[in-house]
Amino acid sequence: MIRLFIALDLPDDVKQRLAGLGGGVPGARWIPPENLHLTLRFIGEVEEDRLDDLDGALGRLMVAPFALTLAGVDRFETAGKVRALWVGVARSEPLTLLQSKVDSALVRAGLPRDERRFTPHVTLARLKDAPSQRVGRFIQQRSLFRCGPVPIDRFHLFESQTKRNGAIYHRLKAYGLEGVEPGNSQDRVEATEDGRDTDWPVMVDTPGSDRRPR
Ligand code: 3AM
Repeated sequence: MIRLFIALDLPDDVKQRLAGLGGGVPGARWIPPENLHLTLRFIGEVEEDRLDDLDGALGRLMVAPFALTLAGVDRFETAGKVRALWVGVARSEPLTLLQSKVDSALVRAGLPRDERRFTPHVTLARLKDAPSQRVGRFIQQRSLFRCGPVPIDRFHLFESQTKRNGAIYHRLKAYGLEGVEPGNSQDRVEATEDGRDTDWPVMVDTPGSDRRPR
């Protein structure tokens, strides 16, 4: 079995800016800059022999490149406890379109539809027993944070290997974004990190992190 998710990677300068927001919250485990990403769809555990189907469906997806703006900071709570701090995204129709096309592609490949509402975000930290006052202050002090426009011209299929103290992410495959050209709607658009077409697997290691699945 292999644990997968689909996400936007972010330019290095954006990751550095986001990482610079961290600090000042006891009980927070900050995501290392290289692991910051915007999840489009969590897939979860699948048999490895499903990869070709998923890859085929994702590679046929047609969405034009776009730019997004990261804006504001917020939290996720579970059972009254703050579990994560994240940077939000200014309303972006292209992002919503991409997310719904990714979801539909995965449904075509045999996965169940993701029924949860898409809340675009970049997780900055996982929290355990963080004092709510400090969390509130962190969010308030960064409420005017904006970063953009961030050019988005591809999305990635990631593998997540869960470890005792977090997860390690591997970028398995990149899919270049390209709009539909008239009369050419069946184009398959896909590229690896360095732009080559390849077969599985294309593994690009990213260093370990303290991430933990929700
Ligand atoms: O982008 P973020 O960090 O919010 O929380 C996990 C992370 O999202 C989420 O998938 C992303 C990559 O690990 N995730 C992990 N387990 C999940 C689950 N069971 C999950 N999302 C939904 N259901």
